[in-house]
Amino acid sequence: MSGNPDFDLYQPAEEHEALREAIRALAEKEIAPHAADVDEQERFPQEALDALNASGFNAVHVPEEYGGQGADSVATCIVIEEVARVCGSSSLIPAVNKLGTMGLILNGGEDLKKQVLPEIAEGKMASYALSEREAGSDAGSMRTRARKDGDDWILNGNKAWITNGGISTWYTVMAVTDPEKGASGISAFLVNKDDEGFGVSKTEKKLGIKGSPTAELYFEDVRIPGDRILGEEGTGFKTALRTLDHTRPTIGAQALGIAQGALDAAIEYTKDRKQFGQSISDFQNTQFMLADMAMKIEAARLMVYTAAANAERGFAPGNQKLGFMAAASKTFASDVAMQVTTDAVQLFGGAGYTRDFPVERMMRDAKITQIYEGTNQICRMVMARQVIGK
Ligand code: COS
Repeated sequence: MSGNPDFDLYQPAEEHEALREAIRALAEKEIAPHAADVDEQERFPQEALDALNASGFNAVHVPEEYGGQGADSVATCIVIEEVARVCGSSSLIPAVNKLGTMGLILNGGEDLKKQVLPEIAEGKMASYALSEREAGSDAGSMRTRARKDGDDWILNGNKAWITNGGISTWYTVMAVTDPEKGASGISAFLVNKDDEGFGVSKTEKKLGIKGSPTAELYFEDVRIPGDRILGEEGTGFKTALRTLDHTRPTIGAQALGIAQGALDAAIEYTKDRKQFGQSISDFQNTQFMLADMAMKIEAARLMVYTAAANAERGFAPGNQKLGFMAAASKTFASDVAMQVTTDAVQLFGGAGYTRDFPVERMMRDAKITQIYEGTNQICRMVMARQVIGK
């Protein structure tokens, strides 16, 4: 599963198909049985974390030289997709481990990479802290500050909507180092959960992905060593946006997996369910709905893998195609996931509206994919800028 940038997008590589088989088997055996309970109890999917850690699927993107598997971006998407097919919350373990370490991989110093990445490969988790209560879509208006004190940095402020906050060990934190310079006055840092003055002030009560904590973080005079900065001072906002160019496809993959899970459940149910003396899958109305759902999923899959392959090929930062495809794949796949899961609930009828079946959970989980890692409106803005050439 070594990094292979030579993808044939129209035919999955053998190693990708073998990977899908392995992760699907693990997800169905170890993760699916707990998905409903994780949602019902709003608890962290510890069984999923244990199973992913034991099999090395927790952070497959970590390069081999740092103790990881060095899986390519398409392979990483396949892992996320297959976990999401059975449990949206659990799929955020591999997805956010990538999001939380991408800035380090793209822009971090060698010593810091050697310190942090092996820990993530071994099972500790990482999160990404960009958003604040008053700086969501307008991420550049953040208020969290970092000031230099000798060789160290001292961080003060709050971050909001942090996926897996409180569970993760490492946090990529964007903070203002020079308020006069706007986006060029923001820097990126790595903060450890044990750094004094760091903590979780609140976790959200949510519609979906209830097994993945979404936390507000606080930083009270958090002192970190100077070498925990990622790249040069003032490059943090660009690192944050470059990260999203690599990780929006992973949210596309999550959306894709949720949609596939809902379609699979709907096919099984409509074959089994009898009304008017026949399976409801024998009605053309049902068949057309299932065909549309499958068609949209296949289109989304091609876009997600294409965007992931673009990222793998390492187009230059800010490259038109990379940013466009990352935003487009996430937007398209998440809109598909919302449509497909809603249709799946419809095909289940009254049963679909109950927690006796997984499709209502999938519909709730799908919704967030239209919102996080850039709302689909912001993603359309990113796409439009590139289309128009501004
Ligand atoms: N890669 C590298 N650099 C990038 C970039 C990219 N994909 N996109 C923009 N930049 C650079 C710009 O070139 C600009 O640099 P210069 O000042 O040197 O020209 C700088 O970053 C600031 O960019 P811009 O002026 O476009 O910033 P805006 O404040 O207008 O914001 C949006 C841009 C809205 C696109 C950005 O804030 C965004 O993506 N917001 C959503 C954030 C998000 O996804 N949050 C969810 C967090 S994860 S749950």
